[in-house]
Amino acid sequence: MTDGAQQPIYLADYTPFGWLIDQVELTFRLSPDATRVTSRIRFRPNPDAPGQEFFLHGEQLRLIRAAIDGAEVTPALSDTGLTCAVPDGPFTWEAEVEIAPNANTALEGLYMSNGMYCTQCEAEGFRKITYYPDRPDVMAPFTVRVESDLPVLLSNGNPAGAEAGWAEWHDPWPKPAYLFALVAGDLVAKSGDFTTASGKNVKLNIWVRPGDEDKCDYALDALIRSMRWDEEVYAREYDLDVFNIVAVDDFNMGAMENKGLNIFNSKYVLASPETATDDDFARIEAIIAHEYFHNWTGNRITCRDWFQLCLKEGLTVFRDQQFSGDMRSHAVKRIEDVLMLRARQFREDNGPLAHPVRPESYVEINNFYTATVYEKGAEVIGMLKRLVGDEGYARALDLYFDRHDGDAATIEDWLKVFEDATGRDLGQFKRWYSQPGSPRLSYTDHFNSGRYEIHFKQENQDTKSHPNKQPQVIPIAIGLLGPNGDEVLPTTVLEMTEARQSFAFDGLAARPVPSILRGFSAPVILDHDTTAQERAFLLAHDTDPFNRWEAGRALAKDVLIRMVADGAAPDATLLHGIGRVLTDDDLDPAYRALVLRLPSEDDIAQALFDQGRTPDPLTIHRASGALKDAIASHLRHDLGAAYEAMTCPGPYSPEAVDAGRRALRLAALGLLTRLDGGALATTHFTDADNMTDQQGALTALLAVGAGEDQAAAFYDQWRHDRLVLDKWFMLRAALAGPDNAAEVLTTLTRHADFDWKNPNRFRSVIGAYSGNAAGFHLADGSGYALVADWLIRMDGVNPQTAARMSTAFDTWRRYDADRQGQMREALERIQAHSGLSRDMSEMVARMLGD
Ligand code: B3K
Ligand code: ZN
Repeated sequence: MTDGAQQPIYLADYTPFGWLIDQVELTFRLSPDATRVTSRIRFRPNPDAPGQEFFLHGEQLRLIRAAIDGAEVTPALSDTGLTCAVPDGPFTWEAEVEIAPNANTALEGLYMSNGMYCTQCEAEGFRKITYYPDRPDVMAPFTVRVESDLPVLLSNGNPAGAEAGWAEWHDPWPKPAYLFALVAGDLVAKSGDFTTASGKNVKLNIWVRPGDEDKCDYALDALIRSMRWDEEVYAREYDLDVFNIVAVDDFNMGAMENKGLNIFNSKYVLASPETATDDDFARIEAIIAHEYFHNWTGNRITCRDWFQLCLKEGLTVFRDQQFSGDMRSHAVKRIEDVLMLRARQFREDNGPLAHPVRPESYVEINNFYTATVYEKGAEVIGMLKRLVGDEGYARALDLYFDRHDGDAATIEDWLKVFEDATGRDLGQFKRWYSQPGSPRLSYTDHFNSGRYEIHFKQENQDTKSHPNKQPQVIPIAIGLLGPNGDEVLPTTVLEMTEARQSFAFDGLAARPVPSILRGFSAPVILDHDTTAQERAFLLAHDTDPFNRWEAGRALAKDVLIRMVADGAAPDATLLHGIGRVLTDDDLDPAYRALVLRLPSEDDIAQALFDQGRTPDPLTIHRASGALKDAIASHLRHDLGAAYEAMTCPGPYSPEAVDAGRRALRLAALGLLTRLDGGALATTHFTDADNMTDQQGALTALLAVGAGEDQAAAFYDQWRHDRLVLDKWFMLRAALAGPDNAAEVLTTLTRHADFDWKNPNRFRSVIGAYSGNAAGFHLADGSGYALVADWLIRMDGVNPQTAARMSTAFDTWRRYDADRQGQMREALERIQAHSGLSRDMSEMVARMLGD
């Protein structure tokens, strides 16, 4: 591991590269320990950036030879690349390098997984393959020749010839190096066809290891639906003859949108009813769509530099959210997205890792593939759409594709198309891209003689890195309900632009109940002391499904906080309110299941901290258990009825309707198991004929400290299926109770199947454990010490995966002095480790800094 350069890179320092590239030709002679890569690249001076020294990125490469226009040259080499004297005009650069994919444990560049060669180049992995200007604004068409005895040899673009021992690929679309991909292996394809709107036939292949081909149907179907949707909704057609997806077991993240050759973590491709849960199916659908949608938002139009990452990620997340909503239920999807946003992005935005949606500096760009860039980036687009309306949005997107196809673009370009298409000035709106932190929105209201006034206040807390924050544009979707629950003002979008701003509604017969921030119209923290009665009223009557759910959620949060802080008893208003929703057969079961789900223990810790209190994770854990017990006893009868009613006739289908019924049934089972000690869940486990039910029953049992026999049976049944075994590890680590959580973790990490260098397995154990609030925050600090040990160990082989999981410690300032000390000590111990990666050093420094 190298210490790497720790110097930050700044957005303000952007300069274009001094050359343009007309053509790239690469040849790979594959060998595990000594792969030879030869490159032939036609450069010509960039008239917009004359006079630069010729520098090519390159890391961990052994240069065999280099030549310019056929004449050998001897470049000056450093740890990060090479410089070389070059001619004034156009020239052809040639180089041959040697790399060792087998030794590449970081899984960035060209590496191996179970005998298969595969690449991951975003953000800066191409420089580990050959010398190149590895930056997104340098775009070129690529021709690639792969030589190997392996049967399947793939790269980007269209096939351009193949015989035994080699294959050639040509990608006509200019692309940055981060979209380069190569795969070679003993693979089989599940294939399909797609005819584009203009009548072009596209061959679709999902490549997997032999034996997995029967688990690709859903992914293939999701791909076809994504392709059709992008044509219908965004008028975007696919632009190559083939679209290949490859599933790989060792992968640092979910998937990668390489042009024409998406590479996926096998977890997000392979699914059968027996091995994948309903949630897995939904995630596969969303990720297949996300990567496919990148073909236009990311690949055809890419980012000028990595600071613009949200340009492709925020937009593509927004698009995949729209798609999933169209495929399933918009209301349920919105709630799930907001749950995730609050759990991950709000936590990030309100702690030491806060950064703007468009960051201004970084040391290691891989540390900025964050919830803020992705999920808040998507929220910003949702706000834009709300502000300019559906038609304005459609016009702006058409203009974006028209104007910027083939470009490496910026957020300024993006906002300009909205300004030009709609005539709006987005100067103030742009602050969403530059000011970190979740704004706090509060209000007071008055009713007098038929006039309802509401006075909003927004606070954008200053931080050291971002002092003097200015008011943001906040679209507040509001509705008003009359005293009988009838809607007296349908959803209306108020545009807040000032720090304080008032709005009035006239002609009302009685004081209304406001429903504010409908559909979660802006990523803000709504701060208002709403009474339990008012929340219960909204939970019963709000016509906006998001806010109806939100009312129940907020009520549960208030109740839990009072239970934790004052030892209060569970509140009857909440129990009745949940009961009404549970038994309302007009409501979608998936939606009802979400209403039964309580705020997470981490949410409560954050809420207490926000109120100036010191959260104790164990007290929160107990209170959360007590509230679940109270809901279970109070609603015993209705839960039993829901459990009986929510069976799914017919064979398993992953479609939303059946998945929703199973979700409600399992939510009921989880609560009922708290009452019966596990009798029903034991039967459910035995009868289960699909993974959703099997995992759901095991979860219910483990959550109450039972289920040892079922856990053992689950392990025996699935020990040879790596993805299902990940679930077993995950459940054990996530559900270990605080009494023995550290011991459980230690046992899991000593398990013969704890193949820790596999990122999925590592995340299933260490990631799940650090998300188990009561198990991680043990009073003696042993949870922190164990996780820190594993992060240090993982950092030595795979910095990206280790650094990403270090965020377990980002909440350290929330807790009592002892825990703060222990968490800080764990971070300092990581920091002091010699040879720490650049990725991890930056993360730890940010967490320890302010
Ligand atoms: N663009 C990739 C993420 C790359 C992460 C690099 N550390 C997947 C995606 O967002 O679609
Ligand atoms: Zn993406």
